[in-house]
Amino acid sequence: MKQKLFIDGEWVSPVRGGTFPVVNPATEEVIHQAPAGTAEDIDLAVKAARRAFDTGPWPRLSGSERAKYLRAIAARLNERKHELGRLEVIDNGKPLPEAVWDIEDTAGCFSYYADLAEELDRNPEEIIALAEPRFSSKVVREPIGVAGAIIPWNYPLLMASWKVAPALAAGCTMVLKPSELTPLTALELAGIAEEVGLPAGVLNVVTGLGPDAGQPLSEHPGVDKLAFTGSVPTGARIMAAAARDIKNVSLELGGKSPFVVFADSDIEKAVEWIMFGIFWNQGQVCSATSRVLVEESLYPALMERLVAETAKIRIGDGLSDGTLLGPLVSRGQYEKVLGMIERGRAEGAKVAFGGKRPAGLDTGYFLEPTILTDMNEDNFVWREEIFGPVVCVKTFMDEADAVRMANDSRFGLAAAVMSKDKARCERVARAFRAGIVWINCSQPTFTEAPWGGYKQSGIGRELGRWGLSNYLETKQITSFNSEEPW
Ligand code: TXE
Repeated sequence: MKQKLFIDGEWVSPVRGGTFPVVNPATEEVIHQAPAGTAEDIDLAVKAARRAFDTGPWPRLSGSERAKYLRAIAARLNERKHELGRLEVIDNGKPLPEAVWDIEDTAGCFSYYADLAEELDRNPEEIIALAEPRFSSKVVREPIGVAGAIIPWNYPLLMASWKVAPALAAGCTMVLKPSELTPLTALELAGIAEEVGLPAGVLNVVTGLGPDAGQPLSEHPGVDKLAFTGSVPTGARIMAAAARDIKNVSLELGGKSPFVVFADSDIEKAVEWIMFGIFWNQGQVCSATSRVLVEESLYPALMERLVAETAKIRIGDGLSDGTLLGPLVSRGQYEKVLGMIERGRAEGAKVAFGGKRPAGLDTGYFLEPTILTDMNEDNFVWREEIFGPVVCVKTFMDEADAVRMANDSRFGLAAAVMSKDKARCERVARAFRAGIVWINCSQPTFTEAPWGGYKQSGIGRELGRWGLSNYLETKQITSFNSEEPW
C-alpha cells in the first residue's frame, strides 16, 4: 500500500506530514495510514498539472498517441485485477467478485476512451454551413485544461476512471482527490500511470479529507474544470466554490430511483432485478433501486417472493466465499443508515425484513438487507437517499398514479419500469423525469451510454461521448474569404 502522494511524477510526503487511518469495514481494523494531503499539496499538484498542460507534451500529442497510454493503463489494470479487487474489498467492504468486476469495468473504461481519443484524430474539425457565403467557419474541439476530480467511496477505482479516462483522452491534465474512506486504489492507479510512462504532472493523486484537500482543489484558481461525484450538500459547496472564478463543473449527485412494476410482470424477474438493484454494493449505489412501486394486485405475491429471496442472502466479509452482501463502508454510513431506518419506523413504515445488525456478526459495519413497507409518501425514508441495502415498497393504482409517485422527488438520476406491454413501458420511460431509464431491468450500466441526472441529481453527463465532451472546449474558427470590402 502506497504511503505517499503522487505529484508531478514523483512520490512525495504531504507538506504537513499528516496521515489518516484507513479502516477495513468488515473487521473494523486500521489497515493503513494514508497520506493526508492539504491545501499546500493541492497547490503543488495543481501547479504541476498546469505546467504539464501549458508547456508539456500531453495536450499536444495526437489522440492516437494518448490512446497508447490509456491502453497500457487498461492492460495493467486487467493484469492486476485480482490484487486490486482484494484491495478494494478491504477498503470498501464489497464482495470480491463485485470488486473484480469493478476493476474489469475500470479497464474497459480506459480502453473505451482510448478509442474515442483516436476518433478525435479522425474527426479533427467540423465545417459549419453559413448563410453568408463570404465567410467560412469550422469548429475544433480542444482540451479544457486542468481538471480537478473529487470522487466518492462506493466504486473507488471505477469512479476514478469515469473522470480520469475521458480527461486524459481529451488531452487534459488532472488532480484526483479520492474519498478519505477508500484512498488505496487511486494511489495504485497513480503507480500504474508512472509505470506506463505517463508524462510528469498529467495525473496527480492527492489523498486527504474533504474539507482539507477537496475544498482547496475546488477553490484553486489554477483549475479549469471540476468533476464531482458524491452527496448533494458537498456538490453544492463545490459548485459555489467553482462559481468564484467561473469554473466549468459537472456533478453526479444522489438519487432515489423508482422501479415501477406493473401487474403483468413476471414476478421472478421483478424480484431478481429489485434485489440486484438495491443489494448490489450494499445499496451504496447512486442509482440504486431504492423505491419500488408495485401495482396493487401484484403486491402480495411479489412481497412474499421478495422477502423469501432476501432471507437467503449470505452476509459476511467480502473476502469470504459466497458472500453476497458485505459491510457498509464506514461506521458513519452504518449509523446513518440505521438512524434512517429508525426514523422511517417512527414515521409509520413497517419492516418486512431486516432492519438490524445480523445475528452472529458483532464486528464490522454489517446490516441485514432491509425491506420497508406501508410508509406514507411524505415519510423520510421514501423521500431521502438512504445509500444502504434498504428498499421501500409501495403500491400504486394505475399508470398515471405510478408516474406521479415516481416523479415526485427532488432527485432524477434513474428510474425503471417493468411490464410485458412494450408500448406502456415506452410511454412510462418517456414520462419519467430522470437521466437514466431502464425497461424490464434495473442498473445495467454501459460505458457507451450517457450517465447523469435531472433535478438535484446533478449537472452534465459522464460516460460515452458525453463524458469526453466534459473535458473539451468548443472553438469556432471563422474566415473572411472575399477580396471585396466587408
Ligand atoms: O459524501 P461526500 P460522504 C451520498 C450518500 C452518502 C452521503 C454522504 O447518501 O450517505 O452522500 O457520503 C469530498 N469540498 N453519496 O460524506 O461528502 C470527500 O472527501 C470538496 C452519494 O462520503 O459528498 C469525497 O472525496 N470535497 C454518492 C467526496 O467529496 C469534499 C456517493 C464525496 O464525499 C468536501 C457518495 C468539500 N467541502 C455519497 N467535503 C453518489 N452519488 O454516488 C467532502 N468532500
